[in-house]
Amino acid sequence: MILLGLGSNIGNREKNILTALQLLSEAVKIIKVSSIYETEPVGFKNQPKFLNIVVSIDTNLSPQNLLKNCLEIEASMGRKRLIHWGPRLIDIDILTYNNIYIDEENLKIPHPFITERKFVLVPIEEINPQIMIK
Ligand code: PH2
Ligand code: MG
Ligand code: MG
Repeated sequence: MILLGLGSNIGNREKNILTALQLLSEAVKIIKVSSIYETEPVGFKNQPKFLNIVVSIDTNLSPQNLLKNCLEIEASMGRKRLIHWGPRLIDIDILTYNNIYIDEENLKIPHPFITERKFVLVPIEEINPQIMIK
């Protein structure tokens, strides 16, 4: 199972999430989409609340090419990287990629903070209660 986490806390957050989903669907097969959750910012606290969702997808893209696609969508939507863990128009993270373990400079799968972050654990639980992480 390939899971992506999406988050937005700038501008029209719902529209940003839906636009990202639409753009993702042009490159990968979207299988399940969680509800949209409004969540308190984690890490850098002094920023607006997020909307977060998790989607399960299917794709032939390798993890690196999937990452590239996610970053291109973020850039095409106008995301600027200013503060680490700071406000973002759209963030698309690869959370899991089947049972693959990757520890590369630019890509770590499973996502390193997956077990600590309620804003991904709750939607993961919604779309796939059986999943085992770690
Ligand atoms: N993303 C972060 C940092 N903090 N907090 C919430 N609630 N949702 C996020 O998606 C999020 C965050 C870094 O990517
Ligand atoms: Mg993130
Ligand atoms: Mg990211």
